[in-house]
Amino acid sequence: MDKVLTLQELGWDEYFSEQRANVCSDGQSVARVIAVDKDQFLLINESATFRGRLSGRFRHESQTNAQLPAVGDWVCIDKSSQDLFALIHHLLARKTSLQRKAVGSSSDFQMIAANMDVVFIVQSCHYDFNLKRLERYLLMVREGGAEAVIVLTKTDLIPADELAEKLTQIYRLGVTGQVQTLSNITGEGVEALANLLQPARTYCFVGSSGVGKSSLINNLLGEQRLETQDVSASGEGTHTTVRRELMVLHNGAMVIDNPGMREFGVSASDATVDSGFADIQQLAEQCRFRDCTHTSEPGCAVLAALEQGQISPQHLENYIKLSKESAFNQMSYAEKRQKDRDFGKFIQQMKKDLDRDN
Ligand SMILES: Nc1nc2c(ncn2[C@@H]2O[C@H](COP(=O)(O)OP(=O)(O)OP(=O)(O)O)[C@@H](O)[C@H]2O)c(=O)[nH]1
Ligand SMILES: [Mg+2]
Ligand SMILES: [Zn+2]
Repeated sequence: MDKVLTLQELGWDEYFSEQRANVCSDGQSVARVIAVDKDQFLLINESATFRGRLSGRFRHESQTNAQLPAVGDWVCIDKSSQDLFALIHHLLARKTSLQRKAVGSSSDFQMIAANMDVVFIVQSCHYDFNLKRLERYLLMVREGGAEAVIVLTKTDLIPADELAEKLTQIYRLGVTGQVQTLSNITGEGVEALANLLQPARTYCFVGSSGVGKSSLINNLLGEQRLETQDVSASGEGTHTTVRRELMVLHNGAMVIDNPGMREFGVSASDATVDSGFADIQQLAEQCRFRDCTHTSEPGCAVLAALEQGQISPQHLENYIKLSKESAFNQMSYAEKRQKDRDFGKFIQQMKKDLDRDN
């Protein structure tokens, strides 16, 4: 980034300035993380872009991935002009975050990015179009507190009526937010998307590999800065972007590109799951039983609506699946603790029994 920006232009606001005195020590300044390369961080502040490393203490005190700085985070640093690296001492509390359950791990979460105002959920209206995945993404974004906007790319590859049908399917999910359709090839819809971007606000792009996230950001940047998949490569699914980076557009909006995501879990709270399914939630209030699972209970208003064709079977199935998955992910840690406690009690009881026997 060649132009020098103020902290405010970089997204700094009251939310952060209010906690600064409590989090940062005297003499420390603040910077925003714009990229993470293993244990090196690329940082930006009101005077420069520079590299940083975690202080030993910070490293030792962070127990989970989520406690480490991610792209978009604000951190307290220590840097004198002659230092090659700034030392990162503290992490300011996040306004929003985007995290996914690490694949293959039961309870660790990977922090994708932090402090973005809007997350663009990008799907291609061609091969990648998938309503279930869309619902998962919506849930993930909502859980982290950012606003979600759906983007359908590659409109040049399908006829207009097919696109209209896909939009109908999306709205049938109960999506109330915005859906932007576009083509990176013809440019149709790109300007409309660019018009959504405001200075000093942060926008993150997520979606499967090959859907055109980097192509879109290049269009927004007005230059081919990011590497995109070879045109000759067939279809979608091979990863081109391997690095996550925050960039500033000419108009002052900040964008974060992401490598394509293949698989992720959700850990949303019940409230979040329900808010993505407002229609089902409303029906559920009329179910005979408060704890109705909407699978086989008598007097279930949701099943009645299903029979009458008011909601689609896929939508309900997805709701039930996500509720279960989410409950499981949320509970697994608490359950483990409970198990440990039960085991402790068991040992104690055994000791008592032994004492009595002796
Ligand atoms: N026809 C068509 N092709 C597109 C469009 N947008 C992107 N592409 C092509 O799709 C391929 C993948 O685009 P990328 O921008 O690299 O996709 P990505 O989402 O960044 O992929 P990862 O970095 O792997 O996550 C490239 O060959 C692009 O030229 C579009 O709107 N229409
Ligand atoms: Mg890319
Ligand atoms: Zn019910």
